[in-house]
Amino acid sequence: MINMYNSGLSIVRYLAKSNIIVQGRYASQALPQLSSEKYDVKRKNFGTVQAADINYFKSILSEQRVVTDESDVLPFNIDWIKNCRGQSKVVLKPKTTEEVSKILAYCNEKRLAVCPQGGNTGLVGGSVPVFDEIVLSFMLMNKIISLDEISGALVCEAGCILENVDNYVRNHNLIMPLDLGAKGTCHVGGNVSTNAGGLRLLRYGNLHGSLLGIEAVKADGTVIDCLRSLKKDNTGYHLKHLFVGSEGTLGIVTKLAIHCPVLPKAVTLGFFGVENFDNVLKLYRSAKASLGEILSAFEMADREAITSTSKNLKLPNPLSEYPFYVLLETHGSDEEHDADKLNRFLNKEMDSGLILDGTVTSEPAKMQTIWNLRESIAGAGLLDGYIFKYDVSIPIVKYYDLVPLLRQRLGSKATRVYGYGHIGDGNIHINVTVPEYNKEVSSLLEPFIFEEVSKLQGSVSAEHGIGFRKPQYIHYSKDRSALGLMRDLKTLMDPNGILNPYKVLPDDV
Ligand code: FAD
Ligand code: 2HG
Ligand code: ZN
Repeated sequence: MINMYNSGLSIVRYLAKSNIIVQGRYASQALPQLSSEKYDVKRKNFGTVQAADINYFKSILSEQRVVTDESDVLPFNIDWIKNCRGQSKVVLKPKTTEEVSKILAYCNEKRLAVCPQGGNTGLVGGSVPVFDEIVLSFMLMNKIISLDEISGALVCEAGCILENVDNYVRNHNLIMPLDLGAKGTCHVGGNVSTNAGGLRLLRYGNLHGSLLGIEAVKADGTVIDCLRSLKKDNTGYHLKHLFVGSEGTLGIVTKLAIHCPVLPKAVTLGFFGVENFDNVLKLYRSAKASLGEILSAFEMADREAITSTSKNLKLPNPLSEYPFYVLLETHGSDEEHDADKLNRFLNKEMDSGLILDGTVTSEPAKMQTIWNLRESIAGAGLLDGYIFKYDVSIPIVKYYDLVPLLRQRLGSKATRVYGYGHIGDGNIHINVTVPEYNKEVSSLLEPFIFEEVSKLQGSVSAEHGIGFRKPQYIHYSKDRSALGLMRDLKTLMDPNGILNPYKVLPDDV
């Protein structure tokens, strides 16, 4: 059946490595500069952790779950892209909501600042401390609590790793409603706290829609119980949404209930070479019209993104070089019906010339190879030395405009500038690599890129959040009135500002 698709198309033959390997390779490199020095930040007036505080934490958590050894604490101080480094002296590993509540009540009383950390895969420096904030790690809060196989409602703790939860629900013919390259490391609590988007938002929607309920702890230790599993619940304010995307600044997510869609019976993946960006847009339009409800992902990457990933990580590219690549996936319930639709779409667009070459497969290992190439783009640029990452939303017709503009602006000062991302969601990732961090390139990029995004009516953060790196640019996408309300909410929920300080909110609102 699938061979039908393959006429005139090449087939993927190789298996690839996991992109998570990339992180390990950097462990031996020089430490990143301290965030406070690199970005010239002044410590706020918080307490400093004393021996008596450590003793208190040990009394509620036990000795092993209070980490103070410098080398053990170090990985919790450094972010995934080795851009930010904090100076925390202690990591706490609670196992229960009650423990989180006690820790926060104590820290609030003593004005000790706290940095919540999930899988530490965040890309805006939100997950690591800036100064000596206490790291609150959720790695031991990793229990699945219940699954309703009929409604698809899963209840679990915040520290569950996304891929583990996905594997669990797959055994019950369900899938998680989100998927991203960091799935093997990121936590579902981190996903909710960043409102992560990912590879299938196009099909399964924003996390706000899939999140059924939440349990969270306020800065003063109060446990807010909104952990319902109902699809519909309009009783009062939608409080659970306050914690979605607030990046640990309003409260700590401890448990969540999420709606899991049905495991698709038929999955097919196509990877295509395309002549120019206009044709990528035409292909997207055609895919939506032809494939309708079965379209589950439509991703794009430019030549530089794919060729540098393939080269840096020695991953096979199943196609030869093209100016643009498109990855298209379908999730459906009827193999024949889906194959029929896909064949008609492919025949049409190969004839029209929108697809120059491609490979289409339903074999799991081959699909994995293609996804791995796409998901590895995020880490591959680290091998060039240092990487500047921008994650922006732009109205789709102008989606790619910034990439040639930045190439022209940076010239030979950058090793590479490339664009890729979730084109179906209008979300482009622009990566700029250089041999090592340098202020000249940084100041050519920022605030220029955010000014351009603003002119294009875009958003300076599409899915990664604001974190530590973007508070000073949030005004390009958020009106002062909205920023004022954000400040009011912060003051109400965390009056002493102990939750993830230096993140999300700029000081001047
Ligand atoms: P962390 O990085 O640990 O934390 C992120 C933020 O959430 C921090 O501000 C932290 O303080 C806060 N936080 C974490 N846990 C909690 C909690 N329980 N309560 C309160 N606050 C908390 N993102 C996307 O949106 N789409 C993608 O496609 C995508 N792909 C990625 C691919 C790779 C290879 C990598 C490295 C990252 C990718 N990301 C993507 C970014 C990142 O994985 C997401 O932001 C993810 O949701 C972060 O989860 P985490 O558990 O690692 O959180
Ligand atoms: C992706 O879509 C991630 O691969 C990471 O959101 C993007 O690292 C990036 O720039
Ligand atoms: Zn992304």
